[in-house]
Amino acid sequence: MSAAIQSIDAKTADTQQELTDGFHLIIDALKLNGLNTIYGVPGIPITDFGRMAQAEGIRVLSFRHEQNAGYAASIAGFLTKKPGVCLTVSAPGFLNGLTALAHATTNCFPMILISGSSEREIVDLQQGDYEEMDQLAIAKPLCKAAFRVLHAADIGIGLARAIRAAVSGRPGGVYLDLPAKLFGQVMNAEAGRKSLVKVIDAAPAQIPAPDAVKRALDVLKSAKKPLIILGKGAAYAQADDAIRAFVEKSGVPFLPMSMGKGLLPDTHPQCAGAARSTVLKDSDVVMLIGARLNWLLSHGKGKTWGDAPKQFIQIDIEPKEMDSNVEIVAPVVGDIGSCVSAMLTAMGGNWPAAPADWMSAVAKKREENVAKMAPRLMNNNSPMDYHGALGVLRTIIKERPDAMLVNEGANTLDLARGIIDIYQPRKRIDVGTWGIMGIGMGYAIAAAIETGKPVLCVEGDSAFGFSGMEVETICRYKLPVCIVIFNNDGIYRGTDTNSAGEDPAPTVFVKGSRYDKMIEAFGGVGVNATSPDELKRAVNAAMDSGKPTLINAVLDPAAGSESGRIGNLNPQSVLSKKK
Ligand SMILES: Cc1ncc(C[n+]2csc(CCOP(=O)(O)OP(=O)(O)O)c2C)c(N)n1
Ligand SMILES: [Mg+2]
Repeated sequence: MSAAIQSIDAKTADTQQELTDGFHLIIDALKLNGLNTIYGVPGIPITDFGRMAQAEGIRVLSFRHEQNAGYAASIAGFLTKKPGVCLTVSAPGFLNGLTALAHATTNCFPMILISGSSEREIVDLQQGDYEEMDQLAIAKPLCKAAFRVLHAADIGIGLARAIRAAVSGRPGGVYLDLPAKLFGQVMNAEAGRKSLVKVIDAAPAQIPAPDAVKRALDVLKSAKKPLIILGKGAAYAQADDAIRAFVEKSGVPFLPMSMGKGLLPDTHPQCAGAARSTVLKDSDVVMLIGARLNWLLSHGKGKTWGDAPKQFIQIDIEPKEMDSNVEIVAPVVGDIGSCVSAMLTAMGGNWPAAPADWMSAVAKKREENVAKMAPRLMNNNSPMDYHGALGVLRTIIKERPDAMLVNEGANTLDLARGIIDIYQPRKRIDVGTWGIMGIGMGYAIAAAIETGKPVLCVEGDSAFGFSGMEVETICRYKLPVCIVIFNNDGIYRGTDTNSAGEDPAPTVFVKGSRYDKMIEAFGGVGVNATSPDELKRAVNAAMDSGKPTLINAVLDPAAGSESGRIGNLNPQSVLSKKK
């Protein structure tokens, strides 16, 4: 029973009526649906709401900037399959949270951005209210669904719609607009209680058609050089056992996308991560499981994919995803868990082994590449290069496979993705579909809160700057987060110069910055590490102690390359080339 229900201190018993209000109905509706954590920033009109939610047992995590709270909510959605909730104030707070809502939608993470808003009558007449903005209209194109609740009696239905929209089908971001007046609206407590909705089966299974399953398996069976690509949709599905069983039964090499890593360990004999360019070029049948043929897979065509003719099989919950970039010869539409289970069953007991010459060609390439890399990962150079520093972190994750790994940057991202092996599903979380900077601290906080595991954050010095103030939040909530900043004095590298004046070049930062001092201001542990050995000691100490720690890893400013691995996406100026 909600503590929300209040008694009016009426003089006589027959005029006494139990009441509730908007504040408490929202809290009760969230709790009824198992949404027990809110990530946000307080202010008008939601300050008291946050206090009351905390008093009622909801975990309310208060951030320093809404974008970080929003990223936290988005990744909470990915990790739990329940919508992550972000709470913001009107207009500017809402806009700060909106980037994360759009990010959630693009990445197919379920999230609800709940924002307080100003008075409709004034906003609609554009009379200049405090933080006036037509938030619903602005949110709409950037999310999967957007709703506004005007009456307390509709709070239950409003939240139910938001939850369903966020998690059913392809998950995404949902906006829920709650005008200030709604919070204080009073109604009869019993009627309020009845108005709440517990969402039943919020993300119903979507069973694939048996014909589609058969077609896909026929194509896979016909392949001479098959490949399976596991995307983050496969990780989201939490169908880990079925996916592993299917991949192993097929015997086919698999390539994990960044956040699909760990569904099967990167050290699995079928893993083709270290032979990526070979398998993309040479394969003849490619089965995509929860992975889209977007820019991250070069749209399924062009140089990356070589000249060998390819047939694509695609498993996805969203029918519109099929044929988005190239022809899909065997579309399988349904939720990943149902689709993979259906395929496992349909494969029967005597599925043929994968072609031996293909398997040995892939294994050979993988071993060559791993051997080439090995000595570079063992260097103890000071200042460090990426390989020396990442070699250490790779070993640490091998020894602590259930730790969460957060990763952003350019070189810091691209190289860490390839070098640090992941052993369990949903352990690696990173910049996602857009390749955005700024997810770091929000993801780290949500990862610690949602999983209870230690978190290792591997951050470029630029990437860290986008959310750096949240180290205070990490210290305030005493979260077991160890942040390692790959400090190469800038964006991509720290060596650029300005050929025309005094100002520093646009890509460089203050040389020799000591990011470790930042966390000391809030009572955390700061370490300046100048060699792989020092880095190793510091990270192990942080992971053992669980104390908020920030390690400034001093990298050679010349170590990185422009845009990491995606420099080819930069437009080129014919004029500057002529010079
Ligand atoms: C929101 C956002 N703004 C800007 C960028 C452009 N960008 C891509 S990587 C990057 C930073 C790379 O530098 P750093 O994090 O220090 O990594 P390094 O390559 O130096 O290891 C930036 C600013 C982006 N991806 N996202
Ligand atoms: Mg850098």
